[in-house]
Amino acid sequence: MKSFDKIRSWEITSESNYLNRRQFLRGLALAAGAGAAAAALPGRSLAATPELQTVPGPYSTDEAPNSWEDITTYNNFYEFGTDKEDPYRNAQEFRTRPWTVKVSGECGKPGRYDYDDILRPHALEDRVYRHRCVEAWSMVVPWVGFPLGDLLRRFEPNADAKYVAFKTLFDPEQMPGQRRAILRWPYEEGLTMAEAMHPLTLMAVGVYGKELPNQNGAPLRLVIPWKYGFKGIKSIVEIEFTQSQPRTSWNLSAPNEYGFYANVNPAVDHPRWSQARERRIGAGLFAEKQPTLPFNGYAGEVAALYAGLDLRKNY
Ligand SMILES: Nc1nc2c(c(=O)[nH]1)N[C@H]1C(S)=C(S)[C@@H](COP(=O)(O)O)O[C@H]1N2
Ligand SMILES: [Mo]
Repeated sequence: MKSFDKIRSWEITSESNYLNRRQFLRGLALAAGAGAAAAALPGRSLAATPELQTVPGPYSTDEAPNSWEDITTYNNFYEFGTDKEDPYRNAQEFRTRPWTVKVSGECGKPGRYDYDDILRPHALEDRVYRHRCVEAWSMVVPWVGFPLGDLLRRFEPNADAKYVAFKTLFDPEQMPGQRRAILRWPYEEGLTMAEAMHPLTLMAVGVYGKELPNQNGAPLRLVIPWKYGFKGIKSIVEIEFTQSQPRTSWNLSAPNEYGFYANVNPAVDHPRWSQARERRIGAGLFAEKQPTLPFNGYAGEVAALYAGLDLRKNY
């Protein structure tokens, strides 16, 4: 796992580099007038991003959402590079239309579904969720999406569907990160059916009432707010209903560090750092880390899914 070790150390150092650079840019922006830092970004501005028709959804936190700039320039999307700024730099030309999702496995309606077929019957909801990365940083994100369960039901999963597996697009021409063996491509993730059908689990198509920026996983990405961020697979092209637990990219690359469940749990440390606290992006250089909550604060909604399961062993 040579390449892996290399990546993880970058990941950690890039966080602090980013903060310092960011703080420096903010200082400049303050000195030069608002917007100086934002103007330097190649990504689409909030104003220039196409609007979506949405309705208010349940479960939103009243914590202040992170800025558009934070959410769209501080990303993990290794297909576009491993530094936090790489996805917004390298994903701008990524083609998200036409987009087809292949549905297979233990269900009555397998097939190929176009992006518009996927969205058609669903009302798009605004849902402001906490987001907790396994690297111990967090944000608050105003997603737009619809319950994953409502989508999965349309494919008529049968009694043998115990899990659902997802894959990201594999296209090294468009995704420069896939030209190197950082992970085993394509990125794969999975959920139990109970997790997938839970009303908190969101198929996200937007943020801040706008279309999802490419770097955030356009055109379709999962959001499971009680789990570490890596479960929220981006740019999904395959959904498969399975009888057995699907393999997942991070578990394949470091099984002792990243489990299948990956529920946010301040009592179970990552082998290389504590998970007890988290750094809220945008809180400022001198802000203290805040405590991490069990299930990222969603225990009331989801703890019952894991009754009887030892979450120290099944992390
Ligand atoms: N395909 C794919 N999905 C991915 C990732 C990735 O590298 N590739 N990174 C994950 C991680 S570690 C996190 S924290 C979130 C980040 O989502 P955001 O950039 O929208 O905040 O996406 C997740 N989904
Ligand atoms: Mo993450």
